[in-house]
Amino acid sequence: EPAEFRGLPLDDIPNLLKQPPLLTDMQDIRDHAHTFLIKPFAYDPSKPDNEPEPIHGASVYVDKWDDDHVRLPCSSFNLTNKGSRKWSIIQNALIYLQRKCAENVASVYDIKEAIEYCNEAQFDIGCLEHLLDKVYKEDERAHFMTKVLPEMISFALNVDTICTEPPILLRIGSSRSLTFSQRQAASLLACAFFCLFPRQPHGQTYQSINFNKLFEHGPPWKLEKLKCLLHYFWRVTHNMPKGVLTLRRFALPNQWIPSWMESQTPVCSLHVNKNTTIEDMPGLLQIDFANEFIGGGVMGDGIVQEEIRFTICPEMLISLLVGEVMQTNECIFLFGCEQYVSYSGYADTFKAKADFVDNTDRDNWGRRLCHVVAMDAICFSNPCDQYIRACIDRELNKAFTCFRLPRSYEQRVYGIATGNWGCGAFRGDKELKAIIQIMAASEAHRPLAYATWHDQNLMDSLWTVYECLLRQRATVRDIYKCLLEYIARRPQLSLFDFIRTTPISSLQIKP
Ligand code: AR6
Repeated sequence: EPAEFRGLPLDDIPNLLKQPPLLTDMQDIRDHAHTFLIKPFAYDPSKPDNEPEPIHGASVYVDKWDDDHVRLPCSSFNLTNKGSRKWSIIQNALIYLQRKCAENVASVYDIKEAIEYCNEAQFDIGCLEHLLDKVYKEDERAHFMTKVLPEMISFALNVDTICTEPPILLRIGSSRSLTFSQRQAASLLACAFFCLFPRQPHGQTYQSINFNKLFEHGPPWKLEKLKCLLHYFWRVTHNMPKGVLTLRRFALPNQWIPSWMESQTPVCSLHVNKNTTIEDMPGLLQIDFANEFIGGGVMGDGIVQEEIRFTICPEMLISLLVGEVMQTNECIFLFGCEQYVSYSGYADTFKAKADFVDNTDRDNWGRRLCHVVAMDAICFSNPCDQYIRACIDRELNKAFTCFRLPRSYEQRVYGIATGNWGCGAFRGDKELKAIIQIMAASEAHRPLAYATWHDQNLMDSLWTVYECLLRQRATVRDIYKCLLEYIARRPQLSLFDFIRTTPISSLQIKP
């Protein structure tokens, strides 16, 4: 029996769930860069049905239409080309559809018509049509059309009373957080389903959250993605989750960038496994192998790690709406998102599997203790490009930006769950990226759990290299020198073999 893991057992890695963060009440937060769409709320596990209220009383909608806020469909500034209010058109179309649903006579064409009417444009919804008419059994279809869809319409129509103000945008260069309820997320996602979001300010630097591309004819796995998303709507219309979510953008200031050439930090502790996925390592900081445009191809054809994660945890999609394209020194954290469905396969074999009930504990703001960070690697069209110092520095700094613990967590360090970051769609070298991530985790003083994704060789060779570094009491600086010497010499060896066969004391590189 080959071993399932090497190094520190997963259970011995400090974990959020065993040592939940102590958070001050929302009231006490003096951080002006934190925007709440809900009133101060303290989660009481003995009253799990208590729900946070929207920030303004539910009958007040504070309209905003500027460069710093999401443009909501219900805004009075949302106008048609001819200058009339779009929201009344939307209301008419959706109320009409809702009535048809109630009378049990709505078809997928009525959905198409409503979406087209709201947008004054033609839409291809071949994939949705196929799912509802050909894949769903008759009772599933009927349930969706008569129970789920009318509720989704209500969520969309009530976006003004559920959200009560437009979410703030997490813009380039800002370190800022947005906290909102799962109900608010559901309402925004219902608007996205009906493709109601108008063009946002700075359209070039954001992705669209509207579902239109997902509805188009396409490869079979798109159907599976739609299944997952409709399942999410089934869940939240059936039984609305009562918790809280936070999206946090972080921009690492220049003066905090580590000087890798000088760092005397010792190597962090390590767990390497081959059959555990990142999402199955709860209580650690889980890495999303992201696109600089958060979510990547989730609203289109994409279906690798990031898209799968966002599909099974659809609340993460809100980040597309507020998260501007990430820069080298930036990342976006997603706190509290729930998983609603399980899956099998990967990429073109991806399949929606079954309902998934996420019982992860909540923190005292009511957020599930699920911490994910979007970490975008460089996409190498030519993999040779990665062995240059500028690229290595960029990846080290990006990983450090994501791994670095905020001050308030210093007393409760918890581990990082990662794997072959940047080494699938983005064509990076697994050995180089593993070393880079070990260096960044070490510099952040956090243990690392590494999933090799069913790769026995990588598990063994990573462990061997790591032991070799430990034996030599290597510091981050030593490893950095090793990398520089490797790219300078370009030996006919893999990076791991080079590290194993080159004693640190023999390195020639000078700062
Ligand atoms: N857990 C652990 N390891 C995994 C998992 C998982 N759940 N899923 C995949 N892997 P990839 P990238 C391993 O290609 O190269 C998206 O479109 C597996 O070995 O998703 O950084 C984004 O939006 C896989 O080959 O990440 C970006 O545009 C490897 O991780 C782009 O892809 C890399 O997964 C990012 O590409």
